[in-house]
Amino acid sequence: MIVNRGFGKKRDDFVAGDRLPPGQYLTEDFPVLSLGPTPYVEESDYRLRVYGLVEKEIELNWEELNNLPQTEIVKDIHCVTKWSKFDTNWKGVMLDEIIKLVKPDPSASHIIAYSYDGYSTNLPIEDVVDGKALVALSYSGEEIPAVHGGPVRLVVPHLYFWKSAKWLQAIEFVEGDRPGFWEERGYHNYGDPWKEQRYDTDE
Ligand SMILES: Nc1nc2c(c(=O)[nH]1)N[C@H]1C(S)=C(S)[C@@H](COP(=O)(O)O)O[C@H]1N2
Ligand SMILES: [Mo]
Repeated sequence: MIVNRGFGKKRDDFVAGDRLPPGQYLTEDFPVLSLGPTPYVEESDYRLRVYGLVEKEIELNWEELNNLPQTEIVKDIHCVTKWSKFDTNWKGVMLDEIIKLVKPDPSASHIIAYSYDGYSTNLPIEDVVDGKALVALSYSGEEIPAVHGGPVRLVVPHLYFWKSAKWLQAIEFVEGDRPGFWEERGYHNYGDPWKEQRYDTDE
């Protein structure tokens, strides 16, 4: 007798296939996870400061960000609280474009992303180049809802979603690592969902 194991499964499990990292479940919703109240930043007041170990420090306003080359990505996202959402659509400026403008010093090894709500998170530079990190200006073709980090958030889909700083305010290039908000409070320093690097006790 031929048994096709696919038929007995719930549709979500079937569709998820090997796109779902270990320990994650698929959701169609878009949960909101914020430390505190949403900071409402008007596009006209928005500034992104890029500084630290760079040849040229810059500050970009909303219009200047929109005038840089735009890239659209469709990526699965994975939150450490175990939900994953497939095919999220973001458009904005790849961090590669910003790197071209500031020219980081060869000594810089990490970036620290800082947010308008006081949040911060650290990322190795190799994880934010070559199309791996987007300074997102829109979600699903619309302005990013404020609760999801609008007007501007970082999206680094290959790592757990806490690395994707909402309400992005500044990016600092630093030499050596410097844990951010959650990394100081027991989350894993790197956060690879495929290796289940949830907490600092995980390898
Ligand atoms: N500025 C800021 N960015 C943040 C957070 C936050 O509290 N403040 N929460 C992080 C966490 S833990 C997650 S899972 C995602 C949640 O993004 P969402 O609310 O759009 O789902 O944002 C991350 N970025
Ligand atoms: Mo999270």
